[in-house]
Amino acid sequence: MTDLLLTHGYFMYEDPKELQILKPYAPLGILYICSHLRSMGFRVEVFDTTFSTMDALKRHLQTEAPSVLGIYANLMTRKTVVEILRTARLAGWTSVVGGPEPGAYVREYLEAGADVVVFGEGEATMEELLPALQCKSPAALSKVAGIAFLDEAGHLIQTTPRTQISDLDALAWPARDAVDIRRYVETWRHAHGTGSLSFITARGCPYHCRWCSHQVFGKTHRRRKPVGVVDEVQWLLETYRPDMVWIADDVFTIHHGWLRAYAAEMHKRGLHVPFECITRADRLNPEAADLLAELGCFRVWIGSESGSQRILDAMERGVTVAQVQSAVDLCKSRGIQTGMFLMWGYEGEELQDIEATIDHVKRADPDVFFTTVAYPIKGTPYYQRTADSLIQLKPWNQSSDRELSPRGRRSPEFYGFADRLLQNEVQLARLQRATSDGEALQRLRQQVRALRECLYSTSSEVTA
Ligand code: B12
Repeated sequence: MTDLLLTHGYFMYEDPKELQILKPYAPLGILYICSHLRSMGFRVEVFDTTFSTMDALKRHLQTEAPSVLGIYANLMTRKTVVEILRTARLAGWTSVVGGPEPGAYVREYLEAGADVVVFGEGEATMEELLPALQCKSPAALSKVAGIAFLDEAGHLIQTTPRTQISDLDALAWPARDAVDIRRYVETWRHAHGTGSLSFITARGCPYHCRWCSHQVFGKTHRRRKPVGVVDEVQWLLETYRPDMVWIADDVFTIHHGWLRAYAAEMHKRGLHVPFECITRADRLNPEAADLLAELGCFRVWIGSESGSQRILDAMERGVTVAQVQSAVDLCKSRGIQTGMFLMWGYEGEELQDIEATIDHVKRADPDVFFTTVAYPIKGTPYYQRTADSLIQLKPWNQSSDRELSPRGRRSPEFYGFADRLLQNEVQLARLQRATSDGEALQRLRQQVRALRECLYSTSSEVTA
């Protein structure tokens, strides 16, 4: 019998898109909660859905003695989490939901079957909540900071906010033994030739980008001590022998002094592992780029969003187009690959902004780039601003914030043309640099012309 069973709604094998990507990482949030509670004497297990099926989880919930079920939810897993909640309730479990989404949709999750919604970091809250749940009384729950629940009359009760964990070094490392980490590493290795796993060195991002969710960590930024991180890295390398790692921080390069100390400690212990991470362009300078290269960084992801300064400013991104160009150059000159994340369709974006983005990517010429059509995540300033004009085509429990679209937005077809034009323009620019082969260039130029015509001709079709 467990005190708590933790799970999440990500079923890689039941998601055709994820099966094409095959780059799974263990859910660190619930593994942190698991290790913390275990260290406090609670009996905690994890049902890792990544390699399992919804049917297997349902069977588990229906056949095991019910206790408390804790579920991680983000905007992509809403639908499966709602289904898990329904099964859990019928099977007699008490359900608690946490993670980046439930705090923004408290009533919806409670009405979908959750008994409690936890805001923010779950470690200390769950430590107090598990005993309070034993009492089965709203009075006991009311004393637990950082949660919401419905009282007997169906009124929403939200307790006082919980203060954030000030000393991340006091936390136990994620309970990786609660899941099959070797299978994660092997899945990567089998599909991509390199086995990977992830860890974090900090929590929270202090920047203000209007579309980004700060639901869990607010705008704080708390770092672990470099020595403690290196201890974990050393243990990970010795225990799981990955070929690379992913440092899953929001912005790994925020603090250059920290980076220096981390690199020195890795060097002192003779540790070196290829890795990828995310940065902001303004947090990369020659010294930081040197440190990344020295540490084994082979790819840096740069949140670039748009090539139009007007749009970057509207997003309150706090970065200039020129900084992104120079960050890409800094990485390239050190042999580090670059990946750019781009966003179409942010408020106010016009054709000239799209052209500026295409020009930006052509000039920067990153190794990889991904585009998304902007969507407002509940709880963000972007959502607040667009809330009155949002179109939701499907019911809440069958959709996600990714499907929310502000009225006046151009059509999916338009953004499809923008994507193809971007890809073709970048390819053309590369070909122009590499060859003088007239025919291939000619063909690509024609394609680019045709795509630009399609883009411009669909630009006036907007959602009503
Ligand atoms: C790593 C990461 C990924 C990775 C892998 C995820 C993984 N399995 O590790 C990849 C690249 C695959 C990814 C993809 C996406 N991601 Co992502 N990702 C992250 C990132 C940077 C770190 C996650 C992490 O490890 N955090 C560290 C742990 C300690 O924090 P935590 O998970 O939040 O857990 C704490 C609390 O939430 C709480 N908690 C968590 N679970 C539970 C459960 C219970 C019961 C309780 C009580 C509490 C609780 O306690 C935990 C410990 O304190 C976060 C941002 C961030 N800094 O968290 C975004 C983030 C989670 N991602 C986000 C998004 C939007 C996406 C994508 C949709 C992006 C896209 N456009 O495709 C996809 C969706 C993927 C999917 N199918 O689910 C958003 C989610 C927003 C939302 N409201 O849901 C975030 C918050 C980024 C952001 N700021 O906007 N992501």
